[in-house]
Amino acid sequence: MRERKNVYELPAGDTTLEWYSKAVVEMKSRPTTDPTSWNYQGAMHGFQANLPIWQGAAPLPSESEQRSYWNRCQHGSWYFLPWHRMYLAYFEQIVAQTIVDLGGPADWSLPFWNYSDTTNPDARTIPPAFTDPANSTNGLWISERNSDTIPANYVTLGALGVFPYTGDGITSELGFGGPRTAFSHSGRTHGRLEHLPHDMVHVAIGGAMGDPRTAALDPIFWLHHANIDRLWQVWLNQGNRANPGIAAWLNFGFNFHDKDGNVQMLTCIEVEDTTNLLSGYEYQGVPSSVPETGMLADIEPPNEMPLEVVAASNVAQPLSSKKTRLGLGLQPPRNKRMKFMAAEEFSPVPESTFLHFENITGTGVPPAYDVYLNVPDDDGGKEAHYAGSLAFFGVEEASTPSDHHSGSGQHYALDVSELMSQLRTLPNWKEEQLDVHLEPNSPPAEDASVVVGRISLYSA
Ligand SMILES: [Cu+2]
Repeated sequence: MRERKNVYELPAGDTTLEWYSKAVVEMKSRPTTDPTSWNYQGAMHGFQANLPIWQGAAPLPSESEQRSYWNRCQHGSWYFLPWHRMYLAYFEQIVAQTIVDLGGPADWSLPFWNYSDTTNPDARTIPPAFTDPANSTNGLWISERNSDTIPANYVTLGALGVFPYTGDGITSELGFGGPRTAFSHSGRTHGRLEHLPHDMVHVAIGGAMGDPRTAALDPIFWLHHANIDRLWQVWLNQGNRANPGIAAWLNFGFNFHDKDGNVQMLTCIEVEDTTNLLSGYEYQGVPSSVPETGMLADIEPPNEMPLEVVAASNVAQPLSSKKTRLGLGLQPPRNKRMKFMAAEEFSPVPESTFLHFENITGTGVPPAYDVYLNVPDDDGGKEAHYAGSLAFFGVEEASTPSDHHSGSGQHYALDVSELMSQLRTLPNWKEEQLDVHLEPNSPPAEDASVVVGRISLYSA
């Protein structure tokens, strides 16, 4: 059994990253047609021949091999977590074998990057071994990164508080693990953990990491995904949580190549218990046993109250490279005319309110955008109006029709329940209109653009 360790808590003299670097250099030297090569492993997540980083990857495997094994990553789907778990397990096996072949230790395991650790002041910075030395002798460094540090609001863990694994993806809670889909290489609606911190970390680092078609070429990708995989176990261990218990999820399988280059299939049910996956692994500090309360029967049914649209924009909104402001006309839900009254008239009934961004299409790799509601005209105290952020991770692919989807774009939702009740207490609260304000976190590249098809507010 392997232990996947916290990269920031590796003891002095530990050689985990040194060997990882050597293995990356070795895997990069293998031809792209070799399933254990760095390029092949990266292309399984995503590949597009005309992107600059893929220049020089030829000769490539046959078209039919590419169709079977490349561009397989599952996003906007309830398969997001199990697919990436399988992907990491075989990648770890391949790296570990490469290290053994290079004369290294037999027990190498993939470390995880816990950027959300508030007790560690360096937690949100890419570990130094990945950035120094900044040259190609360092297998862990690549030039295609925009930032080494993630903003604090992009690593928060609200997703852990979500109960259902899968929501309906449209009107209610999005679910921790993503909506029910078929095979979904670039699905519409990202689940709560996939959105934050997963997508936000990808886009904040940017460069290769900012696009699913290049992300897995950055060695930090694998530590990021080990952390997302760890958070899945952390979520389960809280109790009253369960993975989907139905065949459409449990028995769905994906193909990978093992350390010998042989094709292997794994199904979701086979990867639920990490101690049984290949040689087995556990995360440092995270027991792999789920408390009894994690049994399906103990789960309280989620709030069945249907959510109703109470505001919607009616025109597609291109996002500006500076600030985009728009007003949503508020309509109190039917039978709830009191709903959007000022605080003193408002009955403090607990409620859910979600701000949805639908049919998001775009080109290139746009930056993350921060969303604020009802910001005062002078921008004063803007932080108190922060609703969350959007990362358009994979937006270009999601905007392009393919075998697997219509190209209608992406769909994100922000839980603004708490913020809305605070906004009602402020002097600039307007009963008829909600002002939405979107601002890029960093200047967009020239070839990057985003259009939000519809913004709507759903409330129970
Ligand atoms: Cu990812």
